[in-house]
Amino acid sequence: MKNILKISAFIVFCFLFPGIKAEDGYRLWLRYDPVTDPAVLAQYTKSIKAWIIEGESSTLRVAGVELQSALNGLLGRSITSVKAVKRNGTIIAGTLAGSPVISSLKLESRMRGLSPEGYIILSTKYRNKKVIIIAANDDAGVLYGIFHFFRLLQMHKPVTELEITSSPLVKLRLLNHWDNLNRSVERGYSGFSLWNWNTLPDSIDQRYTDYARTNASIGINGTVLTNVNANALILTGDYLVKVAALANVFRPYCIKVYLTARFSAPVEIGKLKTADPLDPEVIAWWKKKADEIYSLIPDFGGFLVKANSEGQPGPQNYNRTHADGANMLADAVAPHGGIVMWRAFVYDNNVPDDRAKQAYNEFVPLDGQFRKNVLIQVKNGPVDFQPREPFHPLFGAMPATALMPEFQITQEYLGSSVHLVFLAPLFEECLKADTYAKGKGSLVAKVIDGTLENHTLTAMAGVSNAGSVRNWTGHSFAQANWYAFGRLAWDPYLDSGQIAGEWIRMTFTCDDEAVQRISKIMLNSREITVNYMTPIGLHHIMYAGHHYGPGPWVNRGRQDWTSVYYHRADSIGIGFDRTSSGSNAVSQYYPPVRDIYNNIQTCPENLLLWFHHVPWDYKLKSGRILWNEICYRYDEGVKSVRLMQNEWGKTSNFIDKERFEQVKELLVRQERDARIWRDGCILYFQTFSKRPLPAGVDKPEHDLQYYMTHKYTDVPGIR
Ligand code: GCW
Repeated sequence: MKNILKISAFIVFCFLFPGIKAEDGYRLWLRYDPVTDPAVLAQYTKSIKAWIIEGESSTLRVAGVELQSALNGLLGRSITSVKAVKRNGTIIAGTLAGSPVISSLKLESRMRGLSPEGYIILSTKYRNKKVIIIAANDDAGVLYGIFHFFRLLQMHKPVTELEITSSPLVKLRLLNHWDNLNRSVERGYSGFSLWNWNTLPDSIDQRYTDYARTNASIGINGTVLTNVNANALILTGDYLVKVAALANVFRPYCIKVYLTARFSAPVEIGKLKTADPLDPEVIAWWKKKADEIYSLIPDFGGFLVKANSEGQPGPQNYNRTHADGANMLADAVAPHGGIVMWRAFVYDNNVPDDRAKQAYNEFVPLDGQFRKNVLIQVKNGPVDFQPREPFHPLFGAMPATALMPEFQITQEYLGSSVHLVFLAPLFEECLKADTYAKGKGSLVAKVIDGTLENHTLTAMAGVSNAGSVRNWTGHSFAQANWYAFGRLAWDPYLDSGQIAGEWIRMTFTCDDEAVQRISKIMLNSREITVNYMTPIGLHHIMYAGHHYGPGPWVNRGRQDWTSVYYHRADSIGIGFDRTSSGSNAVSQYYPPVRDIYNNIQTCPENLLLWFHHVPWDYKLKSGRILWNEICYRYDEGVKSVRLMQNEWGKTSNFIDKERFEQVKELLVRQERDARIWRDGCILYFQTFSKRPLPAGVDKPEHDLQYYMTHKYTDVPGIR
């Protein structure tokens, strides 16, 4: 009886909401479900009748497969591929060189400005027929143009008067997977690694193709398959054939594979006595290794290296510099067109006076010493992917070196796959920060796209959040962070609001009211999280080990891994004094940024405790004293999660049941764990401030001891 009731309820539901189908999230933002708005559908039906892709290549072939399935899906009927333009409404895609139709249209002047991988989408006429042209100088551009066109359709945008030009502003747009060979994923919260090393190379999971399609749809053109805490085994012949099998799947989608290189590999798998980068045998070993890799994977991208950081081996083990190490590897891959991405996330074995200064101190003196095919990969902030950090002072400080940013898409410090946190505003905040390296307007984005210092080798990396769970990222909204990274890597000047709007329309619904509601949730979510985790510039106060919950009391182990090192709370106040009278980290920024940060009056309040040790009774702009403001922000953070729950509740008519319920349930857990952050941190800091909770702030449910010993049992990634 119960089942019959359930089934009838489902039938009624489908009848009421015919467009809303069961959805497990696997298709991400490439859903291609029929357009349900009758007016939009009528317009598309009129404007799109047939398609041609002119030219022959594996990329154009997969573009055709995608075009066919997207058009059939979105328009709800079969749109056939044709050999010649015979009717209005034909889509013609191809390159200037490979498509007779496109080359006959005299588009050269329009296309001259396109960089490689760029495209135009144009409504025009060909032999008196109305056509839509998707044209590029290379096959990759055709593929990206086609995906752009789908984005328009998925967003229900008009496709009649198209005149779109787009080129990527960053050359290499890469995901970094922190995936281990046993399929565990460091800081991964979405199941196991996508790469099944046991069954490769013979078994090719459909996921590999869908991963490549998805990345191509947002312009990602490279993937580092392995963890930066590297295992040398990946460089052995047995594994390289597996890597080659993945490269073969990704190639048509214009995605190159890269690997992490363990610096001690010549010793570990090469049986040499040393990995000294200046040793002739070591140099020869890496050259031979590179030759072997390129014989299997001719378009191999190159190496990513974490050296002399958190116990990883590196050139400093042999009294050599980062430049010596990077250049040796760069010389090995250079004859094949490969590159080396050398990470600046370093710290040595001695605890520094301020860890935030370390990368700058080690790398700035090396500016100008790196080979042309080396990029220095710099985290967005100077400490470690915190909910809020100032931009990394290395941006703008190494003019003779190609720098690339590393963002973290996986939410190591932002609630793993449990909390709804849209990261585009965090990425955007860094990209749009003004370094003043060459005066006003020297944005981080300009360092990255090469325009500030005329660099042609440019790149951007994001630490992936994709794994083996059915919907790839765990939280449905975590998909948006993957999407946002790709879009910003294509164009670092994009606005978070635009990105959110695109993603919501493609992923959930085109209903304007629902889009606005969801957009509001997304755009506020990062600030909300900062409030209940690390307000006013607090940082690195998370639980040791898993980094999910609060741990401001963590005081054991290596000092610069503890929380007390960073918050420095005492009876007078709280915060890390990085001013000229403290650690002087401010001096690593150009004026006037350094002066603004140095002065407690001008330092942005959202970074106040990053740069200053501030008395508990210091008055903030709100009129509240610091202690009250801290409590208020924590409390507001929690209350805002409740507002998010409320808003989400109002979208139920527009979202399929599966994803609606999943998000709803996760928001319950987010609110619960936000309270743990709030109460744990307030109670702990109160032991220093010795002040009462201000009026209006909810009282903690338990005592401090409870929070200090709290164990999480339902959070991915915590064992
Ligand atoms: O944030 C820290 C993480 C480590 C990570 C390291 C890094 C891959 O906690 O898990 O190691 O950063 O970026 O190298």
